[in-house]
Amino acid sequence: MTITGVDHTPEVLTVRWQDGAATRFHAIWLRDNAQGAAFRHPGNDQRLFDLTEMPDDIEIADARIVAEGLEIRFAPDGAVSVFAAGYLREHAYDRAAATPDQPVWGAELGGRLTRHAYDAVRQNPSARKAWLDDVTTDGIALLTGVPAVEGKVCEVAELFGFVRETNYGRLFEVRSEAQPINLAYTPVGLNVHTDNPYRSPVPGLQLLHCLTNAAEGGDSVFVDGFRCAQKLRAEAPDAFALLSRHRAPFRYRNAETDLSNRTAYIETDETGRIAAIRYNNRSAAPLDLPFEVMGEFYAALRRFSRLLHDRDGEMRLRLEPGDLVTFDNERVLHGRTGFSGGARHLQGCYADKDSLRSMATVLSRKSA
Ligand code: NM2
Ligand code: OGA
Ligand code: ZN
Repeated sequence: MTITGVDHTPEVLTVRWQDGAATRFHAIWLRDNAQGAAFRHPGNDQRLFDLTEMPDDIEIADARIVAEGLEIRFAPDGAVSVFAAGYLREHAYDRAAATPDQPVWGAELGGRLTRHAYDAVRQNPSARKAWLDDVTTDGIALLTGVPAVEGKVCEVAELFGFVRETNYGRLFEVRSEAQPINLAYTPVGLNVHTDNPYRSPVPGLQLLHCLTNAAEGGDSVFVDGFRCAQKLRAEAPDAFALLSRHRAPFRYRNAETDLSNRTAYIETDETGRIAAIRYNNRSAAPLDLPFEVMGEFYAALRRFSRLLHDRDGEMRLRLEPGDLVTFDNERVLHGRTGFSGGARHLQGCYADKDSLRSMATVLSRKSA
């Protein structure tokens, strides 16, 4: 994008673009982000100075279009920086504050879910990126053909990041056990939930790898929690406000462990956009909200819970040996139907979203 014009006052620079847009930048923002070896380390591009080392009364003394972009001279320190047009366009912040809601899905996702092949994802950067992008966009992606071998789930996490070890181990075994420390380790059906809301921070991603599924039942259910929260906000804005304003306690304990955390059922960011969902009926601790709030909070939570359990939102999927789902544990809820008869064995692990996004960005850099 080319710069077609520029003006400035001492405090504000206005850049006009080829497409007719105009974006303003504060003098202090430009000085703070000054480019070049005087301001940033040439090897790693990290900033070499602190805000306190800049003069208090930064002004734009001069701005002119040059071959490389825009050259700006600051007063009173005489600093000079050349900004590439692309840099200013990428970081422009002079725009409407409202960000639109994320695209969300319901039951129909089952019909269009991509079956990413494990071998391709392992060997081919663009296939790997496509898989990771699905996790970011839909909050869930399916890998097929992952050898049904113990420990593979950790190798899959290592294709983009690092395993997040917890009290359940580096990986956890989901199968019916004689002494189950968690309801997940029984054959009982599990309501849709997000894992580990009692942990701080809550794990951002969960991977579940199917090794055996010869049982009757044991089908998986996934629900887009963002879709349900968007619906709640449209239908009952007061209920939405209660669930995003108040944090609720969650707890998990056994002989070796006692974890507790307070977190909102619906987290919003500073623009009001839905940022995270936590919901786990098994580990919700006794609510301790003010007496005056308790009644209406329960009403709001039940309303949200009904939306989360609505059949229209459920993507049902039967995991077969070799299938592996990776999902955003702060967006997509998961559950399963009860099972009996034959064996059922999944292995799971947790990981963080930041490394996944980092890997996707690095992969796009390579293909660009
Ligand atoms: N497991 C499967 O968050 C939860 O307590 C759900 C987690 C035991 C690691 C189950
Ligand atoms: C879990 C869980 C789902 C399943 O392990 O946290 O929810 O399909 N398991 O067994
Ligand atoms: Zn779970």
